[in-house]
Amino acid sequence: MGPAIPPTLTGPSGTNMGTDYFFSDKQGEQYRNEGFVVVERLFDSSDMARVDATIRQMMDQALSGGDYSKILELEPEALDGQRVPRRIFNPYDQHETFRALAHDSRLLDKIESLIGGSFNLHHSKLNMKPAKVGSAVEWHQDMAYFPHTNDDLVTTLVYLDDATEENGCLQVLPRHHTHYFDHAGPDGRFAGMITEDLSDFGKPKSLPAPAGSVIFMHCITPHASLPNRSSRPRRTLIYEYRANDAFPIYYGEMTNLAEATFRLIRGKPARFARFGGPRPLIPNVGKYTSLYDLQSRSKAEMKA
Ligand SMILES: O=C(O)CCC(=O)C(=O)O
Repeated sequence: MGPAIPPTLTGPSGTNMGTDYFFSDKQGEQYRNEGFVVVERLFDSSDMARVDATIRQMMDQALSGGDYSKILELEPEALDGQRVPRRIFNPYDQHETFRALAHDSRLLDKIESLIGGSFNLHHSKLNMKPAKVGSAVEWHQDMAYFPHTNDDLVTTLVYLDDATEENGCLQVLPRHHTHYFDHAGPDGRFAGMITEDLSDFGKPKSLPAPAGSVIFMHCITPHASLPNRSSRPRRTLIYEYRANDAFPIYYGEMTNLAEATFRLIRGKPARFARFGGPRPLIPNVGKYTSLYDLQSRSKAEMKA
C-alpha cells in the first residue's frame, strides 16, 4: 500500500469536530494487516428499505420491455421459469438512491481513514446473487482487472440482505493483499480468476454479516463467493473508491470503459501520479466480457 494513510486514523489532520465516522486505529491496523475490515450494520433498516424500493422500481422498468442489456445482466439459469437479474451495472449513475449512499459520510470518512482525504469513485455495481440460481464468483483480486500506479483503491461491499455461508457471503483470503496471484489461463490470456492453486496460502475466511453491513476490502485481497442455492437472495452493492493520485494503467478497451464511470468524491484532482504497492499485474484482455462469463469460460477451459 502507498503512503497516503493520514497520520491519525481518527480524523484528517486534527479536524475531529462534529459527527464523524472515521475508523479507529485498531480498525485501520486490521485493514493494513489483514486486507479487510467489516463494519456491521453501518447502514440501518430505513437505508435498506430505500434501496429495496429503488431496486424493485428499476427492475420493473428494465424488464417491462425494451433493451435491458445496458442496465443489467441476467442469470443464465431461470428461477421458476423466469430469467432473473444477476448484476445491475453502474447503479451510481442509474439512481439517486445509489448516489446518496456513495456520498454518505458513514462510508466516506472510513475511506478517508484508509487512503486519505482525496479520492474518487472508480466504478459501482450491484451483484444480485438471487435465491436458488445465484452464480458463484471465483477467486480473484480486483486490481488484476484494473491495474493502477498505486494500490490505494478500496472495494466497499454493502450487504443489502443478511449474508450467510448458505446464501453465498463473501470469502476472503486474509493477509495476501501485498502480492498478486496469477490470473492467466493456459493460453496466457486473462482468465478473470486466480489460476494458481491457493491451498498452500492459508484458510479462506467467510464474512457473514447482517444487511446494512459493509466490508472494506483492499483492492488486492483475494476473494470469492459460492453459488446461492438457498431460498434467500444475497444482494451486494459495490463501490470502488480510489485515491486521486492512483492513475489507471492503460491496457486496452477495458481501461476506457472503466474510466467512463469516474466521479470525483472528495478533495481535488491530483496533479501528479503516485507510484506504490506491488508491481501491477497487467491483464491480457481482448474485448469486454462480464466477469461471470469470463470466469465460467476460463473454468471450462482449465478443466478441458
Ligand atoms: O458478489 C460477490 O460475491 C463478489 C463480488 C466481486 O468480487 C465482484 O463482483 O468483483
